Amino acid sequence: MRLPTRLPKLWTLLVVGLLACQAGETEVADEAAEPAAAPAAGPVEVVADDYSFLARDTIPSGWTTFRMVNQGNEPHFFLLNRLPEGRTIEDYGTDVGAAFDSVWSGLEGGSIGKAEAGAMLGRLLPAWYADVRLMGGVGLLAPGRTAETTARLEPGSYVMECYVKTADGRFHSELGMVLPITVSTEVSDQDAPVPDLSITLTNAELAVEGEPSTGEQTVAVHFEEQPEVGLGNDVHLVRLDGASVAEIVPWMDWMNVDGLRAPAPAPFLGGTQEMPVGETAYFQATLEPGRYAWISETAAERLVEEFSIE
Ligand SMILES: [Cu+2]
Repeated sequence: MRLPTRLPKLWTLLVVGLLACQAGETEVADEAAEPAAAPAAGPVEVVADDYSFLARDTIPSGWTTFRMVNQGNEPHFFLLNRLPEGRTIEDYGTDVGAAFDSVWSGLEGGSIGKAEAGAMLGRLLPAWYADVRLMGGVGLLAPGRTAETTARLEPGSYVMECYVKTADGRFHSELGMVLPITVSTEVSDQDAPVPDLSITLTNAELAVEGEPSTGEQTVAVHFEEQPEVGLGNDVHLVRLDGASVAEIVPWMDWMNVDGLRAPAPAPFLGGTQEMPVGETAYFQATLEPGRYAWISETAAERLVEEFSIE
């Protein structure tokens, strides 16, 4: 069973999520009087702020590009969680909430360690939680920056979330960065982008094919393998300004006391969040001369590649 350690404090998100849901339903009802609209051209715009997401509540299925602008003063990302058939955001509150509540209290208070946290989640979570699918999203992104990612989505109910922490250690998700999104049966007219580079993720390595160069690069990310438990393999692009990979890697682990706590040790430039094995996601990166690294959140397993642009 895959341990969903990517969803800290989801129970506390429920109240916000439910409110957002209700607001979304109201908007849908208002729009019902209008003729069915064709899928909007161009990317799905996402505005991330301290601490909220703004995006359309319904988006097409098929290949979909998201463009996120970080208007806040802290790093943000978004991860798309697809809910299992028949499960609602309310189920998180009743079935999953208590499990995360117990585990995170233990971690915060220091009464349990990371190893115990995983085992504890495994014991406490309902079986259906293994069917939540993590379906990509924009990687960590520094304040003031914009990033794009493209993924192929099935129709269904999704939750968009960011679980970066504030300087005083509160999850952005807890403070409002959670948004229900419906992926409709209406299919986008988009195709998969043509990549300049490709990255293949296994549990052993982050393998880059192609040579990064200056300017805008489209990167394909092939999810060839994912761990059985815990965090999934993904790709974040970071510029190595004033911090080393050795400092950045532990910062990226939310289970560390200082992990994912704003500010980031170096500027993150986006990337793509994890997807199931066999899927491919894409992201755009604009590179200028400097030192960079592609890093997975599971970098403890050495999924890191440094590179330089002359
Ligand atoms: Cu955030």
